[in-house]
Amino acid sequence: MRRWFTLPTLLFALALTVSACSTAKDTGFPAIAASSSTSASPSPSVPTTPVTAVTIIAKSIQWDLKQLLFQANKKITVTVDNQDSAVPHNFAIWADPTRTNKEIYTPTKDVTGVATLAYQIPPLKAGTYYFECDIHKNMNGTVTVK
Ligand SMILES: [Cu+2]
Repeated sequence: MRRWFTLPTLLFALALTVSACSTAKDTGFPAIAASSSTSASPSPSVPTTPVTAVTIIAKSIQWDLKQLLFQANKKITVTVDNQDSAVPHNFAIWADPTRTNKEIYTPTKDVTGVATLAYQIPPLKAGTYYFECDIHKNMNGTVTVK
């Protein structure tokens, strides 16, 4: 008898799967960050009713208000509540942020904290103006008169 061996040839197919590069490259993308600064932090209140008197707080060399809304052709009282100890502030109104035009309202004196001072603003014509502390130019905002 003759044995017939069937030797199953086991082919070890060495599949060199170069699947290691399966990690998607995200680096080419522009960062569409979902967490882009939601600037709704302490959103300064936007006035809707023109007033003849307002109190604005100066704290840490910043105003608490960036927008003021005054009644036109009326005397306005702006009370500066200066909470910065030993720091002088004042309240000035200019025609526009360039400050190259005439100063609409020039403060006659400063208020050194901690203290308050009421500035009497003569009647203003309707329009848009710019206010600032003349000592700290970064303390500024918009005055709308109507
Ligand atoms: Cu100031």
